[in-house]
Parts: sequence; C-alpha cells; structure tokens
Amino acid sequence: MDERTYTADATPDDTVTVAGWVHELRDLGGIAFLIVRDTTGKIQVKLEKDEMDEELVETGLDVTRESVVKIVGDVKEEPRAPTDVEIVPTAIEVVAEAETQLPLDPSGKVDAELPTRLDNRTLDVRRGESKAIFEIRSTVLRAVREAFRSFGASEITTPKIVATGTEGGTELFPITYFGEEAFMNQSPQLFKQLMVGSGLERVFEVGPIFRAEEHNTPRHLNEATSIDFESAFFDHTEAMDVCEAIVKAAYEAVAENCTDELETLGIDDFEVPDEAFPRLTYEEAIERINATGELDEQLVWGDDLPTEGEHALGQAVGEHYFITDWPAEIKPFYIKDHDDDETLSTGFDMMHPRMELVSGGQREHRFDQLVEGFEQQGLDPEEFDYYTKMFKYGMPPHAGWAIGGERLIATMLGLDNIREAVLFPRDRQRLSP
Ligand code: AMO
Repeated sequence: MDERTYTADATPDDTVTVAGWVHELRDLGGIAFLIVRDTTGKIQVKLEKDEMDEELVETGLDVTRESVVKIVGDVKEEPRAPTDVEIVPTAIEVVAEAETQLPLDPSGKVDAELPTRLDNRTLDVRRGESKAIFEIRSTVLRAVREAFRSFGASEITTPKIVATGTEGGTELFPITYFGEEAFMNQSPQLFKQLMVGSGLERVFEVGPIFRAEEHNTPRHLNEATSIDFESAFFDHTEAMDVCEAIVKAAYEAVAENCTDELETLGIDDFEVPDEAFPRLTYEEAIERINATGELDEQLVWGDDLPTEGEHALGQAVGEHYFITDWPAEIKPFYIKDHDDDETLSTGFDMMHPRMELVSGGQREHRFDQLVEGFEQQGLDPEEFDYYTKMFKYGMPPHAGWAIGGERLIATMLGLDNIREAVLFPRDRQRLSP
C-alpha cells in the first residue's frame, strides 16, 4: 500500500495516510470522532460537520464499525485526544465495509463466550487482550529458538505423517496414506533421537503434535505445539539444566519485550523465575503429597501423581519444579533406567502447580536394551526397525525433553484455558475453523 503510516507513528504537522479498522464512532453533535485502529494502536480522526467537505463528513459518519478505512489527513496536536494527537482528514476511503451485525464486539465492551470467540478468531484477535496473548506467544517462540541456538542446537523439522506411534497406541489419529494406514505423529521423539546420532548432535523442533486423547479439559488439546530438545552426550541432569534455562529465557523475553501486552492483560506482577527450579525425586514427591493430607487415599510407589496432588505439591514447592527418579515401569521404553538401580528411571517431569509442562529423560542408547524395552511395552520392535537399526551404527548417549508450548504460555499468563493460547484449537468439539 502506498506510503502507509502506522497510527503510533503519526507525528504532529505531518500529512499521513493511515489504514485500519473503525474501532468506534463518537458523534457529539457538531463534531464527531472516528477512532481508527491498526496493529500499533488507535488514533482519533476529527469530523467537523459544518466546516468540512460534506461528502467527506458523510462518509465518516456512515461507515460501519470494523470496516477497513484509509484516511488521508494532517496530524495535529490535541491534548484532549487519547493519544494527544488527532487527524484532520482530507479524504476517507472505505476499503472494505463490515456488516452492521458482528458476531462479537472487538472493542471488548460486550463479553463473548469462548466458543463464539474461537468461531470468529479474526474478530477476536482484533481485541486487545486476545492480540496480546498471540504477540506474547510469538515472542516466546522467538525467544526459545534464540536460546536453543545459544546452546548450539540446530532447528529441525520432522514428519507429522508416520507409520507408527510412540507415546501409546490408543492415542493415535489414523489417516489413509495412499491406501495404507498411517498416523498423525504424537511426538518427534524417535526422529529427534535419530538426529543426535547424526552429525547435528544437538537439535530442537517447534512443531505440532497430535494426540487422540478423549480428555476434554482446560489443559488438553488434540493438536498441540511441542517444543522439543535432544542432545548427544547429555545425561538427564544436563537436559534439565537446559530445560530450566529455556523456560527462563521465555519469561525474560516476555518481561523485556511485552510490557504493553502484559499491561493489556492486567498482569502487573509478572515475575521472571530467578531461583533454581527445585528437583524432587518421585519418592520425595509422594511423601510430600501424602503429608499435605489433601488426598483421600495415600499414594504408594508406582502410582501416577494425581492432579490434586501435583497442585498441592506446587503450592508447597514453588511455581516450577522437577520430579526425577520415577519408577521405571511408568516411564516409556525409550527412557533409560539408572545404571545402579533398574527400578528407577532417569525420566523427569517439570511441573507447574496447574499442570505438567515438560517430560524428558536420558534415553536408552544400547541396542539390546532398547529392543527389550519395546517388547516390554507391548510394541513390535520390527515396526520400528527404521529407528532401532540406527542404534547399531554408533548411537551416543543422549537426553532431551519436550515442553507443551500452549501450557507454557497458559501458565505464564495465568490463562484459565489452554485454548486461549492457540489460535484455532483442535478438541473433541472443534475441527473447524
Ligand atoms: P509427553 O507426552 O509428556 O512427552 O508430552 C510433552 C509435553 O507436551 C505437552 N502435551 C500436551 N499439551 C496439550 N495437550 C495435550 N494433549 C498434550 N500432550 C502433551 C505437555 C507435556 O508435558 N516424547 C516425550 C517428550 C520427551 O521425552 O522428550 C513426550 O511427548 O506439556
């Protein structure tokens, strides 16, 4: 578009062309104000009914809210205007007219339910709060990429259509691939491991994962964004160190670059975690959960940690904490057990009081033990031949993890529902848009 000026850059005494959406029309009688909004903010456009060209005033008064307009005019200082400047227009062009009946009110004056907002995301993300979440999401994704690069990791992208799943057979979405059954990938797990044995050694991926989980909760999606990391010659403690650094880098970037967005969201106590994240063993975790007395039944070794238990523990331990040394039997086959105690896994989770954020661990890199693990988990190692055979050609010890991107953002911003952090959520009710 020719010489467009963002509303935030409109400087007194300049003649500008601004383009954006009609946020509001305030008609005060002899004078009216058109508030025009673009991605940088809003600006007031003054319409003086008796003093300006009649046709111009009429166009300004007739234009419907949320229509796209192009305004040419002179910028004047005006202390009474919300941004201290206003435009005195010489031309108003309606570029794309909006219908008068809108499915939701982008000015935010009238609240809309989440399903209505999700059905009309374009209009919803015109609202300041919603836009702020996605600006922050974009900052988080950039920050984690930069932080991974500072650790010498290379960004990879791996297939999302696969022949076999990894994280449990019941949670796979089947698809037809040229007449054959295939699946949407649940995790880049096996591919990222294959790459630590390549010349890349240390890799990360930010991409979608697909889980056919029946859960319909504020923290589950059927398509989520996984932030994956894997490094050769790392053990689980080194993997946890990087995990902690990446989460802190995301918080730091938001604190540094998103002050306006945080203000829009009403968050005035945003804190970058500065302490080391506590690391509790699974055994300590169940003891401490039991000691809270919050559960009806005491937990015993081998139990998964129930959400209420994780919640109670979070209140006691802090906002982010790791749980390590899980019973080997409840962690997946690709996680290595401790060398000195095979009942204990090197797997870890990183928790937030509201939900699990990360799973990871050191991996089984020894061919025979890996194949045995497949069998123990009821998976046919032959089906995973493309993966296991690479463990015969020099696979270094390695470790890694995955953070749920939406969970990171939802917990960071205190969003009630993870769906707030994804533009077009996929869940039991939602396949479109
Ligand atoms: P896991 O299955 O625990 O581990 O997933 C890793 C993280 O991804 C997020 N997540 C989800 N977020 C929203 N909706 C879902 N349905 C969902 N499922 C998972 C969570 C979770 O902690 N391969 C391992 C990771 C590894 O070991 O590297 C894996 O996928 O935040």
